Amino acid sequence: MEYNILKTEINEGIALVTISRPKAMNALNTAFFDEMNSLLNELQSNQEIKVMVLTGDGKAFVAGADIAEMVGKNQAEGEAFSKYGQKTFDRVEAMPFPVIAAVNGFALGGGCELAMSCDFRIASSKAKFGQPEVNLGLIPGYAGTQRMARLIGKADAMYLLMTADMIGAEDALRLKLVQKVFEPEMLMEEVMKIARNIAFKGPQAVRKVKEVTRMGLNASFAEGADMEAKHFGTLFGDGSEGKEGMTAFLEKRKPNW
Ligand code: CO8
Repeated sequence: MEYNILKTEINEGIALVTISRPKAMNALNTAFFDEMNSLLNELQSNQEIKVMVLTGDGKAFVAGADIAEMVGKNQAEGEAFSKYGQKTFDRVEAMPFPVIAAVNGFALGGGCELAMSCDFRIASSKAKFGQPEVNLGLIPGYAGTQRMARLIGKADAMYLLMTADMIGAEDALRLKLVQKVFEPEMLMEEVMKIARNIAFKGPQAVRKVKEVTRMGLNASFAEGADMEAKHFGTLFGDGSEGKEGMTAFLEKRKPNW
């Protein structure tokens, strides 16, 4: 597929994906979702990928779904557009490797929902977050109601969803909507440091941390703990990553994954 909106650079196992339609503040249209699904197909089966970083070009991470495209839709088309976005963001969330949102600017509506589907969020001090849909007589359509309440708790989510307030990075940090904040000029350097740090860890272990944590959130504590034990066990086989990691520690050398 030809990519016009997504720019991807892969270096040392880190896929840096930049959403680039800056004239429309990177607003999410059908072309974006088509490209994103195609890119996720490619990256998902690439065993070399250890971490994916998602960011935006220009003033925005993503300023929401494309209002110009949405306005012409009827009820059935609106629902279908919502479902397509939800499925795409579910796929972002379910990638087998960590996905980090590097939030460089506005993350509004569908942009905030996209950031929330990543494993965690690192923000520029200039980033702004919000779910402004009620200003448009809409509600979030890419599972923002569901992810936000789970991420930051019901009352703070209700406040943001009902008031449509736009909040800055420090407030987002206080609400634990983002995990770290850096000055704009340092954002990508710091995010890439975090990505490289993760990329040096046991690659299977990192993938399993993600898988078990995610699966456990949709299961009972006991079922989650059971899954953890099973996956823990797989890291102990002959020639396994866990054996190499523990042996390297005892031999005071770097592991050879
Ligand atoms: N969609 C389409 N175009 C957009 C969007 C958007 N979401 N956001 C900005 N743009 C365009 C503007 O129209 C403008 O275009 P032009 O230059 O042709 O007039 C250009 O980007 C630059 O924008 P501004 O001139 O407004 O720039 P400012 O710096 O003054 O303001 C803001 C930046 C604050 C980001 C402002 O553009 C804004 O408020 N944007 C809309 C934010 C918004 O309401 N987002 C939520 C959209 S709804 C949504 O995301 C629902 C998700 C679920 C959908 C479910 C499917 C049915």
